Amino acid sequence: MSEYIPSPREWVAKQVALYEESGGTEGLTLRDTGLPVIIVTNRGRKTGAIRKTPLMRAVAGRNYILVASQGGAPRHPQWYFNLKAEPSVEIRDRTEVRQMRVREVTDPGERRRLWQIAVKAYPPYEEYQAKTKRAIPVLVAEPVR
Ligand code: F42
Repeated sequence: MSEYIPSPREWVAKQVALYEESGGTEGLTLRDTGLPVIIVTNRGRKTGAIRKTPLMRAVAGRNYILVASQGGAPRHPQWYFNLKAEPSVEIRDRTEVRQMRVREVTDPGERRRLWQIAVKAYPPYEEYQAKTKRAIPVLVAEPVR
C-alpha cells in the first residue's frame, strides 16, 4: 500500500478532497468558471506515492484529453513527468472511475484535433499557450478495456 500525498497547493488539495469524499457529487467544477473537472490518480515517479490531480474535463469519444498547461507557467507540471514515467492511471469523472492508460500526443494532426476539443471545453488554454514559450503537452487517456 502506498501513501497518498495531497497536492501542496491548498486549493487543489481541497478540491480533490471534496470531489473524492463526496463520491464525485461535489467540487466538480473549477472555481467560479462552472466548467467540469476530472481527477487523475497516479503514482509519483520518484516517491512511488499516490498523487491526485484535478484537470479540466475534455472528452474525445471514450478518451480524455489531458492538457499540461499549469496556467501557462514556464515549466511542465510534475504530473506530466509522472505520467510519462508511469502511464497507468485511474480517472474519476463525477461518479464514474475508470482505469486508463495515458500517452502523449505527438502526431501533429491528432494534436491539432485534440487541442481544438480541449480549447472548446476550456477556452483559457489558448491564452496559456500564448503566454508561455513551451509547447503545452497534450496527452490522451484511453480505457484499458
Ligand atoms: N493543471 C493543468 O496543468 N491543466 C489543467 O487542465 C488543470 C485544471 C485544474 C482544474 C481544477 C484544479 O483544482 C486544478 C487544475 N489544474 C490544472 C492544476 C493541477 O491540478 C496541478 O495542481 C498543477 O498542474 C500543478 O501540477 P504539479 O504536478 O506540478 O503539482 C505540484 C504543485 C506538486 O504537487 N508538486 C509536488 C511537490 O511536492 O512540490 C510534487 C509532486 C510530484 O509529482 N512529486 C514526484 C513524486 O515522485 O511524487 C517527484 C517530483 C520530483 O522531481 O521530485
